[in-house]
Amino acid sequence: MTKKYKLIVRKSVIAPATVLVICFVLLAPNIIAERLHQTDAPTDVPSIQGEDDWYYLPSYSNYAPAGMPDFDQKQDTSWQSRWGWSFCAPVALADVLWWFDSKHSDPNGTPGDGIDEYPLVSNYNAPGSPEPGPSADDHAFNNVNDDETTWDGTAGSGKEFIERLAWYTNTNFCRSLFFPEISGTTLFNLRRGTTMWLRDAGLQNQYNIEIITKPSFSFINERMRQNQGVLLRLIFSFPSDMNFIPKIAKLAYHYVAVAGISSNGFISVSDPEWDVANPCKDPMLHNNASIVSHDIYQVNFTSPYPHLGSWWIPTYASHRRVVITHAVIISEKE
Ligand SMILES: [Ca+2]
Ligand SMILES: [Ca+2]
Ligand SMILES: [Ca+2]
Ligand SMILES: [Ca+2]
Repeated sequence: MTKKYKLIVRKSVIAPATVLVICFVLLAPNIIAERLHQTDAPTDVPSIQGEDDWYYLPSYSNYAPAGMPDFDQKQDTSWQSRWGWSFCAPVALADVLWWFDSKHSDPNGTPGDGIDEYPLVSNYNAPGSPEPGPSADDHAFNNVNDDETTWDGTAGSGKEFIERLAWYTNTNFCRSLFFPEISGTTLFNLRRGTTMWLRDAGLQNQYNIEIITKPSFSFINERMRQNQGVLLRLIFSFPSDMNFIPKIAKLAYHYVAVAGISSNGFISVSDPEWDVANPCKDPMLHNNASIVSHDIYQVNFTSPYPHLGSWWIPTYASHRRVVITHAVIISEKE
């Protein structure tokens, strides 16, 4: 694995928890909607014996020099709902779409060159000075997000990449008349928004989108090694003695993009909320895709909620444990 510009430290460290929950969503309406578009996957528990063979998605020296980007969901207070930071789905989706756009762009391109060869990510003419410049560009850092625009959930507000994705994926139910108190992004809306995005980019015939219920670890391992874009949906699991946690928090879920995987039972993620391996105080720095924190966790196959997911991460951030309930997989058609 050669990653010339990689600025990450790959080791697990438990981060202090200062923010309670990322994406609060009441589950009932989601379950109804999500069942419309789900595919069951094998739930076999893989053998995790053998050598530690890590596999990371390739890096692209033009715009994804560290492999999977690690954009941040805490860039603008307008991205919060009343329940907290809630942009994990569009941000994790932005990681994957940016990675594919980099793959299909000029390998010698640079952020700010003003050239856009592939329409998965376009130049949205952010109002601030091009960063890094000299030209406004699809891969300029402030084309990911510019702090001169904010987001109010309408189509015209917040005009850069992540804010546009949030509107497409109906984050916080911004395009719905119902559920105004609900924040986050359902699987149904994530899939529908991604489909709309691909269609509007004219790429609907180039990509597949799958939602896998209870994906096995070996299934994710296999798909990663086929260079597919994988988002995981994690549901939080709190120990039974932590009764001080409000019940609503126990219904929260979160999305991450997978950066790498080890057959020996480890996973490396671009987490929109946390930067464990490479702590970063300024969330906007990660709009430079060469700066990432690929957080590594050991997984466990004795799930506390086997009806929801067959594998889980017992040491996810501080006081948190997460069960992997779904995968959203974006892949190129043959
Ligand atoms: Ca460009
Ligand atoms: Ca592009
Ligand atoms: Ca903005
Ligand atoms: Ca992160």
